[in-house]
Amino acid sequence: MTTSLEALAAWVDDVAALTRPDRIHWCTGSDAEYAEMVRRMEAEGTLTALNQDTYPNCYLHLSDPSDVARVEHLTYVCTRTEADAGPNNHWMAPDEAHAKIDALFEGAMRGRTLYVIPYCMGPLDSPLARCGVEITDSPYVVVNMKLMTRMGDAALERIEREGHFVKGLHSTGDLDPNRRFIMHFPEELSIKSIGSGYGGNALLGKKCHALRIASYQAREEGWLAEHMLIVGIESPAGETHYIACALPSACGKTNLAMLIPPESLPGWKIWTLGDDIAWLHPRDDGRLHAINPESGYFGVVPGTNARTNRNAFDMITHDAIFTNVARTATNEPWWEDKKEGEPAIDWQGRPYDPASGPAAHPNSRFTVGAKNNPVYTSLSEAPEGVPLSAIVFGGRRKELAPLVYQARDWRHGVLVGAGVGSETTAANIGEVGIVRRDPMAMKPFCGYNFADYWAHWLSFESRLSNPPGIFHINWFRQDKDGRFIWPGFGENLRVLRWIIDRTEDRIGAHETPIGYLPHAEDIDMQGLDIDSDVMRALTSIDESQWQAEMDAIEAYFDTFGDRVPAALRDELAAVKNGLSNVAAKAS
Ligand code: SAT
Ligand code: MN
Repeated sequence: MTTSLEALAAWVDDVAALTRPDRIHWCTGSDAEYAEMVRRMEAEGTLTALNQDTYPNCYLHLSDPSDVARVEHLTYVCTRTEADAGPNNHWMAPDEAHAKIDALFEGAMRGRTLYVIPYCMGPLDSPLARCGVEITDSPYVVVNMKLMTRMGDAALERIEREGHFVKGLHSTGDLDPNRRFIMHFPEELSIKSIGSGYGGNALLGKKCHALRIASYQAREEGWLAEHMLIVGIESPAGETHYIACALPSACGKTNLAMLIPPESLPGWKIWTLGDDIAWLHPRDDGRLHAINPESGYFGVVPGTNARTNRNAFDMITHDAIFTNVARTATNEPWWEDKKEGEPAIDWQGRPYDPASGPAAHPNSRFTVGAKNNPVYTSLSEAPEGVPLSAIVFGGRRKELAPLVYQARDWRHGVLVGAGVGSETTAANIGEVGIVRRDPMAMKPFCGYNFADYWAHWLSFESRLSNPPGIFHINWFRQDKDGRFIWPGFGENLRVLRWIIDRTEDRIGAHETPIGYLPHAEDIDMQGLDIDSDVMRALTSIDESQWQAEMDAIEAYFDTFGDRVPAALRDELAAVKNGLSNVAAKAS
């Protein structure tokens, strides 16, 4: 036994009896252990060293070509009743799910090592952090968990002190998509995942624990687990505001979290606290505080270059793991839009041929520790987190949604979040580019019925004397020819400034039925050459399109039946009413 916690020792024994590994290794989390794991994977051929002169300590992993993204259709939430999982989740009865997946785990680790990874999501000494243990047979998972979480001895110590932890069991199985399942048992605080080695399916601390299980746990304990980046924005006068922003996967959360102010806005500084997940807790000061449960980034690689995100571009030149990118003839990682070098070998390890598609997989990823980020802040370790000035929802919408707007109040803000729609991306296996409802960017990640989740969100109104403002952004508007009309990236700081000015009551706004829109002149445009017509399109709404949108949101709410909170229905009715009044006046 390698732990004083009986429940943990017994669980590891049970899993070993079921999966039959050759060896058991308790991860300490040391750097030496990481180095040894890397060496072993190199020997096995599952990790390849990249050019160590230009990319020191960088490695490449190529996954099975059928295992490159999350698999929402194979992801289940297994609550006792189907209604508790809600129409937003695939559901299976817990007994049936355990039986089905345990059969696949039988003997699955024969010939392999079983790794026990104790980890802590959030700063080790934070009362807001929560712990888990992942059992896996994948060395790739171990090295990624080392970069992404606080794992090993220190986490184990906390777990032994607290006596409880989220249980996550993972095996890559045989990678057959027909024997692949990602199952969550929120009532048991446990996860079982088999048949995939990909990030969100296999690094169980991330989406499985820190979102699906944690969202359930958060509802019971009175907090929120959200798919949000956390960023600090420091003005030239030295005033810093913290903002949490929810965007669907592969919509630029990492870029926004590491934003580089344009030269035309001197003196502004950005600090990254997190790029994917935020845990939000109401604190004694009446404000909502945020911590990032993770300690590293698992970001989309393609599109990263010195112009789009210099910080990320630099951050992944050392001590990083790349998954499914291409390589140059000199063994440097290569991806679409890198704007440097040429691909020689593609993400499947074949000589590059443009006829066989992109050189790097569109969902290829980098894994790095957060401290690699040039704008890392030690506040990421603050046990109390940071107080939020604003919560920002957003999606990828070619049309309809303006650049930015503000909800009237918390309750209306919950409607804005619940109504988010976004075009799908390559982060999930499935069709790309179709609009789907993605409330709070949590569609793939909420571990219980969305209707109950919205009610939980609404409950914070009375628990925060000083709530953050709620906003909605859209960086992805296109013209008729499919070109993006807003430059995005660093220029997004102009929008963040508007958001901060609004939360500080420093500027007015234009009231519309969907919320407050900017007066075009209140967005600082110095140094940016954008047509006034384009600015007008970005800061106005088309009422008839919005009427159709609200109808679509209403139809979506209807799929949740009477569980939808009355307050949310009232908010929706108020917006619809406002829109029809405007339409009546215009005709
Ligand atoms: O699911 S992952 O965390 O691997 C990536 C994503 O979809 O955000
Ligand atoms: Mn994500």
